[in-house]
Amino acid sequence: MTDTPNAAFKPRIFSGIQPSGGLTLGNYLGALKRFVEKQDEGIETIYCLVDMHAITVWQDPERLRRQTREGAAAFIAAGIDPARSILFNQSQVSAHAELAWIFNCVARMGWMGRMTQWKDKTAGKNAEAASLGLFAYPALMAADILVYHATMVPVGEDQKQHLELTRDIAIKFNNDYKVDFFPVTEPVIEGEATRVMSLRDGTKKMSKSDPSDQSRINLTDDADTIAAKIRKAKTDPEPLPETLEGLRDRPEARNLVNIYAALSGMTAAQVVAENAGAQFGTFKPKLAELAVAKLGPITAEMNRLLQDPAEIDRILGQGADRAEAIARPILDKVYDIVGMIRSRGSRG
Ligand code: AQP
Repeated sequence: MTDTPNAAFKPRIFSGIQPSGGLTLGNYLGALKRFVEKQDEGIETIYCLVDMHAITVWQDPERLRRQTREGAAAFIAAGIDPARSILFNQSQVSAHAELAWIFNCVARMGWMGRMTQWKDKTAGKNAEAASLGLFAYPALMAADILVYHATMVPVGEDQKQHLELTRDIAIKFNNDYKVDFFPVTEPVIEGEATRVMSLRDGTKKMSKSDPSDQSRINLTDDADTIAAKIRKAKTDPEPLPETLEGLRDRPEARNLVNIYAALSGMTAAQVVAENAGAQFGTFKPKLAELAVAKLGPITAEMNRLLQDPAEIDRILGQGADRAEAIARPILDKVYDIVGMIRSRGSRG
């Protein structure tokens, strides 16, 4: 058995975001906005604030709690309807951690050591001092997805390698235990902004943990801050070209064009065609106006939702109950396949 036909599995989407900081325009365009599109296509959608992933690097407990609620508010403000999608925080469903342990025993050290995110996050630092959790991060991510038998995972470009590892774990589990139990999940990487870059360096991805706040647009930034960050974004002195080909070696310019495209619903090619010859002095204010128009209502709604943290906690709790009801029977079956005695019955 080398592969599992996904046709045997119900189409189901899972994806998550770490509450390791305030969410950025990169998280919005690469993930959140597309999560909403998938929900609206009518596929079963499960979305998660992956707080257990967040603690693979140090998190102040109070900040983690606040960022998890802020993340949940961002999902809802962006259009996730907790009645249609399942929305919860990872640590409330212990099946994730339980399956991750089994996957720690399926995955190989060499697979983890080759992960670019592990290499990037330990680059120039003492890797020996990094947490074991950071090293094993992709096994927990595989568990997040496979504990729901999710068939599709919408993510940004940076998560492609981790998704491949999820597939490798599913295939190895199926082969080792001679079962067709886990689907071989498909990454869904689509749209004009699958990799939003830093506003200060067009070769680095926009990230919530970048030490420079000027490198990113936060979903909590007000209109003036967004406009100022776009105005100061690094660019080059050339005007916009007539075709995308002309942006080949201009990563910062290409990034702003991609952001405009994703926010406006145009293709990047249409954006350059419409703005051919424009200087950044003209294009940047236009982009700022668009960003404020699109993000302003989300920020306002987030702020309104955050006035009532108990209601956010209630939504996360209800989501966790619904997630648990799907995950627990799948996990029980895994224990059975692996050969563990479960004489207390399901603890769901
Ligand atoms: N710059 C980006 N462009 C497009 N998509 C992005 N995503 C993140 N940054 C960009 C997508 O957002 C989802 C959630 O990511 P995550 O929070 O799990 O972690 P990450 O990818 O490591 O994002 P950050 O912001 O860089 O977090 P930190 O700084 O804590 O490591 C994923 O689908 C991701 O692809």
